Amino acid sequence: MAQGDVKLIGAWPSPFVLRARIALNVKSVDYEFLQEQFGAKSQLLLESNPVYKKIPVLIHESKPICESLIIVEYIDEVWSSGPSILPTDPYDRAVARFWAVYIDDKWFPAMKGLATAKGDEERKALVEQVGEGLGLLEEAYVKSSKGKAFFGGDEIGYLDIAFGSFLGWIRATEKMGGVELIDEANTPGLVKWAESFSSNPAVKDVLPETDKLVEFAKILQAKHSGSS
Ligand SMILES: N[C@@H](CCC(=O)N[C@@H](CS)C(=O)NCC(=O)O)C(=O)O
Repeated sequence: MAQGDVKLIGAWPSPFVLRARIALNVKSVDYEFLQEQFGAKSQLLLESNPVYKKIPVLIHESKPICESLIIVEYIDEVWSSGPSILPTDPYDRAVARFWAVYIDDKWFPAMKGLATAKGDEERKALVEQVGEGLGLLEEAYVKSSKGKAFFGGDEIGYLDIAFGSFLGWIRATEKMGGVELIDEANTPGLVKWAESFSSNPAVKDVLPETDKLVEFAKILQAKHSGSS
């Protein structure tokens, strides 16, 4: 398939970068992965995303596209010959976008806060918030999957990518904190979904290993406590 020149500025541990990598894999698009060095921003990144200066940035035929969810939609529109990522039905599409925004605006900040929570009380409150969010996502999964493997039905879709990009970090958080976030008791649908997602051909080679993420998180925490 003619795909032009495709580059992705990113880094392996980033869940947002992972979204773009999975979407490119779904569409079988080859790309050059330009990894940023931790703690430094390349000139290319600063020039390509001058507003947020964040990864991922997709560069397609020298044109930069920023923000992971926008990148996933762009990939879906440009490489339309592969399986569709966004649902074709407008209502289903709106629902998938709603939950993707919920994940980024409400659920992820609580999840991120867990890594740096000070004291048992703050930690407990955040675990509760993350759990409540997962409960809502369990309900959304049951509704939108209609008994199939993915939020998107038989195939990985937009919400699978938006949420699944955090699966590695969910597992790493469970391992480091001795908590169960996705479990049979509270989120049986998501347990099944997580298995299907992580073994999918578009995902399995790019989903970071839990132990590698745990190691990376420890380095981050050491830097964080050293600088505060
Ligand atoms: N809303 C952005 C979030 C991207 C983001 O937070 N990227 C992180 C890496 S996981 C980053 O570049 N952080 C560097 C910084 O904040 O300066 C997206 O969806 O692309």
